[in-house]
Amino acid sequence: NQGRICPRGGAALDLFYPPDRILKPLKRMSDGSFKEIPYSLALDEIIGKMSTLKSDYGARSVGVWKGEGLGFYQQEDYARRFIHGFGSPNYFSNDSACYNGRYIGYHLVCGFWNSYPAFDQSGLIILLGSNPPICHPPFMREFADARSKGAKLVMIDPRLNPVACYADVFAQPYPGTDGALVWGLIRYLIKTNNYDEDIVNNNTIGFDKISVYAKKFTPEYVEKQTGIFADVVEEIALLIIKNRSKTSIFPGAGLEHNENGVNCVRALAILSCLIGALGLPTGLWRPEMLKIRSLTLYDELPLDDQGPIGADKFPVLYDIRKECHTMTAMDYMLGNGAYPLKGIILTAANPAVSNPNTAKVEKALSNLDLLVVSDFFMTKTARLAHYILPAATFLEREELHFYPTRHRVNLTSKVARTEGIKTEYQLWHNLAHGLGFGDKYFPWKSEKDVNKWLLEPSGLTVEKLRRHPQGYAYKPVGYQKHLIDKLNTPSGKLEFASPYLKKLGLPEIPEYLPPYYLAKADDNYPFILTTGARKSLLSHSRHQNIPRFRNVHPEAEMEIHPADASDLGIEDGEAVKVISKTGTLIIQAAVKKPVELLKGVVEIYHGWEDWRVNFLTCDTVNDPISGFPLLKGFPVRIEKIE
Ligand SMILES: Nc1nc2c(c(=O)[nH]1)N[C@H]1C(S)=C(S)[C@@H](COP(=O)(O)OP(=O)(O)OC[C@H]3O[C@@H](n4cnc5c(=O)[nH]c(N)nc54)[C@H](O)[C@@H]3O)O[C@H]1N2
Ligand SMILES: Nc1nc2c(c(=O)[nH]1)N[C@H]1C(S)=C(S)[C@@H](COP(=O)(O)OP(=O)(O)OC[C@H]3O[C@@H](n4cnc5c(=O)[nH]c(N)nc54)[C@H](O)[C@@H]3O)O[C@H]1N2
Ligand SMILES: [Mo]
Repeated sequence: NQGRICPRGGAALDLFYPPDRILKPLKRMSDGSFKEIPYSLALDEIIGKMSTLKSDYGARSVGVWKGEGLGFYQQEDYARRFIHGFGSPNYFSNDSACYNGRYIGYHLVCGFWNSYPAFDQSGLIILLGSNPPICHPPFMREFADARSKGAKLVMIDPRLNPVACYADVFAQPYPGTDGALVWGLIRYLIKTNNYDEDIVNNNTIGFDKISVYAKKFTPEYVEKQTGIFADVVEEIALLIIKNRSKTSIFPGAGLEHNENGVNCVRALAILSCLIGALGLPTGLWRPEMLKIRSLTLYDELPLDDQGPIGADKFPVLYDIRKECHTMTAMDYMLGNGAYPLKGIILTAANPAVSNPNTAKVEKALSNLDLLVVSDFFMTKTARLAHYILPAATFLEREELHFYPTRHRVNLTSKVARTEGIKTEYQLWHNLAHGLGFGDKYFPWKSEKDVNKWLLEPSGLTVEKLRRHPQGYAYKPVGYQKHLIDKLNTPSGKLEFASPYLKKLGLPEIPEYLPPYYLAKADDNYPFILTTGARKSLLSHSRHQNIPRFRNVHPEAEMEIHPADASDLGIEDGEAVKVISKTGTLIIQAAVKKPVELLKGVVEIYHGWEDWRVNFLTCDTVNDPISGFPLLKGFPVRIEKIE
């Protein structure tokens, strides 16, 4: 981090020492209370129950669920390995609503996504639906570097954030309409002949189709769809034309949490290709992974014939990311799937807060024959578990972290230990051995042995990485001349139109569709709810039990435009009732200044344990490509409480 750490990173010890940390396994009793039991007994009972479920309903009746608390790569891959070793294809995670929507969008066009351009070298930075000062503090230093060299910054967000305050252009679209803006920019580039003809002629398919489709996105049409003035659309187009391949574009979760989010991201990828921002660190380039072994078993034991949950409904999500769909899993848990889902081993997730349609999630999780939760705290999800296993923090494990977009790897050290608490690796290792597939799939005695095995083909060693605690750069990030010669797309070319999607009955070109709240307009729900704009000291549902953090974010609030508040007769701080077709939430209003939020739009953070906004969101309005739920731009009604 070059000497800096974000406030949540700085709070690592608050997670390690809090008085409410769970230190012993807990078992739920018939009266709903939890009783401490010895680790070996908990493990035996869980193994017994899993074996019974496997023989009664088949291995696929059990799944694992990994949350954002564990991050990606190694800890995720243990969970994937474990469940395939058990014989079930059902791996679930928070990534049914995170990152995959954007990854898939770029992958469909280019066959890769580097996800983090070198902003410090950009001439123009365009951010859509992202909140970097809060969510990605390291971006900020790069923005500052770029700006000191004269770079321009464009921010597209219905809501003001600290970056928008110093952006050269800050445009506030109606939620879910970014696609129209992106198509407007594509049209402008094509119409004015400001695109890379060499790339288009030699390396793309579908240019003719997008050229025809783009025609209707005149600045005036874009203004009508997005609310962004026609001259602002033109101003952004001119900035792009001036900077061409030095343009860096970053889409945030604000785009993928829409029901047509993947297509919006595909259109953005096309835009980058048109301006030739390919193979450059500032644009789209293909990260090279370090050559290491894989912990997952998708080659050896793919289990595709076992009906991975959601793979039929959202084949692209499964095909590209090997991700089963959590929202569909709820139907399976409730007995409405193709086969029963009876058991879940869940680690580092809190779906009773984070997944859409909370009432249904709680009902589904409560319907399981076996729910095991590995966490530090008694979360809303843990309360529904049959067994809670105390989890080790990241300070208590040794793991590899990969930063492919910087060609870096590092090995974090185990620097702490808590008596009786097992690491994530020990959890999967012990379960696998109890279930009879440990020798085959979890033969390593320690994490260190795993890491040695993983690193072997790379030529790097555990010892070498220990000497580079700041991370080891295995390859410089530079210009990739031959990037577009052999792309990992079905045609090997940049796919502006996708025959693969067409074959699946999905839109061949990334068409723009008006958002759900307009397409299904209902006078009973006149406000547009966006959710999940992050708080600096909270990570989703985490950290609310840490008093010094709670002091900064004491209570949930619904941000509202002053004109809307005054129409409703609502004062700042007053409790209001928010109603959607899915549910109801009572929450206090925070009346913002006019520029801080679009009129007609309200925003609620998604991580509050005591004010769960996902009681309002819906699990069945999904992006047809990624399966992502509509978490931004959901219709609601707001009532004053008399
Ligand atoms: N402090 C903190 N940092 C975090 C996290 C955290 O919980 N706390 N979570 C991490 C995780 S897992 C993720 S995925 C990232 C997410 O980080 P980002 O991708 O940066 O996304 P959000 O914070 O969700 O910001 C979403 C922004 O999109 C805007 N928005 C909503 N709807 C639309 C729309 O239709 N169009 C446009 N253009 N904008 C829209 C919202 O107003 C908001 O400002 O943050 C990571 N960083
Ligand atoms: N409405 C709405 N819903 C959203 C979003 C939104 O914007 N709007 N954002 C979505 C996004 S992008 C994401 S990523 C998801 C996040 O969804 P989740 O991953 O379900 O949410 P968290 O609250 O981060 O839950 C992490 C849990 O892991 C625990 N934990 C932390 N570290 C560890 C560890 O090392 N080991 C173990 N075993 N446990 C640990 C924490 O105590 C916490 O209970 O939420 C999604 N939900
Ligand atoms: Mo996320």
